[in-house]
Amino acid sequence: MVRITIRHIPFVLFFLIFPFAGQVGWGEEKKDTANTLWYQQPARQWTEALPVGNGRLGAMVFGTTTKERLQLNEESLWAGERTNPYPPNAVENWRKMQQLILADKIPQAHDLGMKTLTMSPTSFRSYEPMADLGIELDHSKNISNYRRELDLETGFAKVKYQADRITWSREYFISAVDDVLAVRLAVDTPGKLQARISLTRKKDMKVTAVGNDRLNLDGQIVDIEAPQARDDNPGGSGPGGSHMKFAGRLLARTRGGTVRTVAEQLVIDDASELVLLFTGATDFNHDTQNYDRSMDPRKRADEISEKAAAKTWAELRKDHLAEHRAIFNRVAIDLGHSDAEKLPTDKRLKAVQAEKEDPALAALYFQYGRYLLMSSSRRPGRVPANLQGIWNDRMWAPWEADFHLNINLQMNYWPADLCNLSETMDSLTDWFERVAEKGRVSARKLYDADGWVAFTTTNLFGRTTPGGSNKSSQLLNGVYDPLAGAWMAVTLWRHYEFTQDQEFLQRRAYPILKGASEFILDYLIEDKDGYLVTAPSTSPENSYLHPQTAKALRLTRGSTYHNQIVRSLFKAVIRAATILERDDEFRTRLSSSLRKIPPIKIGKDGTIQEWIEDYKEQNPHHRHMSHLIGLYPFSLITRSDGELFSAARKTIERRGFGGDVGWSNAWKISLFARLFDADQAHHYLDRLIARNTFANLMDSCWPGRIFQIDGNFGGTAGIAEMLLQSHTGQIHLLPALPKAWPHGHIRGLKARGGFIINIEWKNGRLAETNIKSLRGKVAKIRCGEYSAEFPTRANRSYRLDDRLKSR
Ligand code: FUC
Repeated sequence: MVRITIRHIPFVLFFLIFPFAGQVGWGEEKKDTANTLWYQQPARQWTEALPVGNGRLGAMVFGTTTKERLQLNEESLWAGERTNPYPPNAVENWRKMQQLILADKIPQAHDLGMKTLTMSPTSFRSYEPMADLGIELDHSKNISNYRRELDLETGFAKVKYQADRITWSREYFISAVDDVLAVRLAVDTPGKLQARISLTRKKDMKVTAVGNDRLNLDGQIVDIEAPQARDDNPGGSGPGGSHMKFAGRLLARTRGGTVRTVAEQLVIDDASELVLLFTGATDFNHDTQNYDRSMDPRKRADEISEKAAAKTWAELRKDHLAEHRAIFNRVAIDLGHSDAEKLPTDKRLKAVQAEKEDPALAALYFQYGRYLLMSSSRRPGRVPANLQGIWNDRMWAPWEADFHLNINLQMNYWPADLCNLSETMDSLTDWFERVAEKGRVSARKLYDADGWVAFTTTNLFGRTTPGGSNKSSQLLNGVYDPLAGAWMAVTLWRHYEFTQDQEFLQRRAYPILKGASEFILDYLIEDKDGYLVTAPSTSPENSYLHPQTAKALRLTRGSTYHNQIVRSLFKAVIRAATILERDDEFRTRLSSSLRKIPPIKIGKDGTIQEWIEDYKEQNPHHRHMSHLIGLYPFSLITRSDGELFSAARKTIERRGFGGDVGWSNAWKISLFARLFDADQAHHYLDRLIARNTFANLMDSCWPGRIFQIDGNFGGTAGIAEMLLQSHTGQIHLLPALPKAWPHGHIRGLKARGGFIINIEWKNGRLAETNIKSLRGKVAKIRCGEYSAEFPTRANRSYRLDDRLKSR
């Protein structure tokens, strides 16, 4: 074994580093039931059902015995159209508003904005479910030995029970290879399977029986009234004068017995086994930039369905397994064990709610987040994970199940690279390229600015004008936050930092990043103190008390949140342009503007100021921690910034337990991990799991405990951030390992610079680390006070042993 020379960084540096040729855990197959959610009863409600998905199609499996329900989704099935309402004289009014803000005439600026910059439709329509697949079985209701499970490693949902002295078993998966939902039902007594299969939807669809073994579903969305109090009911007619068309294809095959069609159902008699294949499509054309809806959904669904039908069950299953495992099994985690592991998942959750320790549930939660991301954001999908990933059963989903850009979509992608799911970024990038194109028109029309803009809420059709359920929220969340899209754009830079994929940077990320910074350069204006500030500006979604009037206001200039977005984005663009050796002049422009962006300030109470003036916040416990984006997800506040680092801690402590929703608790895990406060990070993880998690381990949010997926993704990223960080240029091992996890391992996480890391720890101390270098960059490692730096070669693995331990 070759010893590699290492350069010791000051004082104690005790790692042995040598190339390691053996298999160290990435990509290998493993058989471990730790990655299974299981239950002893069928789902009684949607939040108990189990999700399967391939990035384009999604299904929630209820596992009901005599009346199975599979609730189906297709990622692009959205009501509505491409609407971007532009108020008249927008540029002129925005400039007037800016001047009022700079003169601290905030109420006047607000009134002007309400009068001139809001416009109907303030909102847009919702992501919709496609259909329900129903399976009625003829057997007694007297059931025994019932088990329902979801195996994250295989992507299989399964149901098994006995009725009428027959064992009934079912397997469900959605294949990314063949782009179909595949369901197999079997009985262990030949010829005993009788079933009726249906496709239903609340509205807008008709089902036709085709031949003796197929059902075709054809539909087109028709308007419904907006369910909440809104200023308006967003229009529905698309460019062709209509809402989206969609189609689904279902076919049945049996072993033994017969299939026939009766009315709009498939009837199965006397079979031993039944296989159902379903696929769906819409008229949305993902291959064009202009939101073209010229696709024939029937043709698309037919083609997919025919291709899949040519394969046997065994072939479909095998191909799915290989593809799924290759992604999922890249990461393995062990956080410790307890007796609770023997319990079904819902009972484990109850035990954790009663404050029982179950570290393996945290590990399951971590892997579930990875599973949910790969299932809602991967090829063949082309649309990013929305507020509900891909799973939604409501005709008008909470918050339209949209793409929310003031924390939520960002959080969805926090685990993407870190948790070794880099390909999930493809769907996001596809969608982003179109949004940025639309955003160019909006930047010009609303601000006469270069580049592109996007506000807090966006949809499938590239809404890049301010949105909200009424004019007031359109102003507060929209008009005040034209940098929401720029925040999201930094996600693409981070993808480059992890992957070092220069082709991606040049062709896909850079134009978006540069466009975001071009917009900001035009949006910034000099204030009385000589700072370059954004105006209007806001700090989502908190208000401050104006010192003179004690009125709660949101509108401001240069909020700390905005300043941090500008800093992080400009720095990323400068780095990117340097790497790509282009845009010298532009780089200089960005650098000189950067010098005039307000610094992050510390207020009288020792916390980071949320606003440019040291205002008192209306809600000190607000769920958003927007002025801490510099700590996480960005890296503007690190340990080396002593005072800011301490102020960041005070800030989050002041926010406290307020905002007890999934994503807010999830965010606090990563924030505390960045502060190296392992036990607080762990505390918020416990809180997330115990308070914001449904029986199917999906995350909950308000209003009224609704499902929202961001907390799942934020929780997964948080766990990883406790075990590995790489945002300062160093690969920091176990930066926030809590006492609750004394022994364990995590294998296959990614670090910036193109590394894959395996870490094992014992008694709270690092035991072994393997590093695989993907790009041959210099590896800079840190653990506690020790650090090491050594060159690597691409595709080689290195083992780091603590010298003291190896003695
Ligand atoms: C933000 C949050 C809400 C919710 C919504 C989808 O506006 O403040 O809590 O998560 O997004």
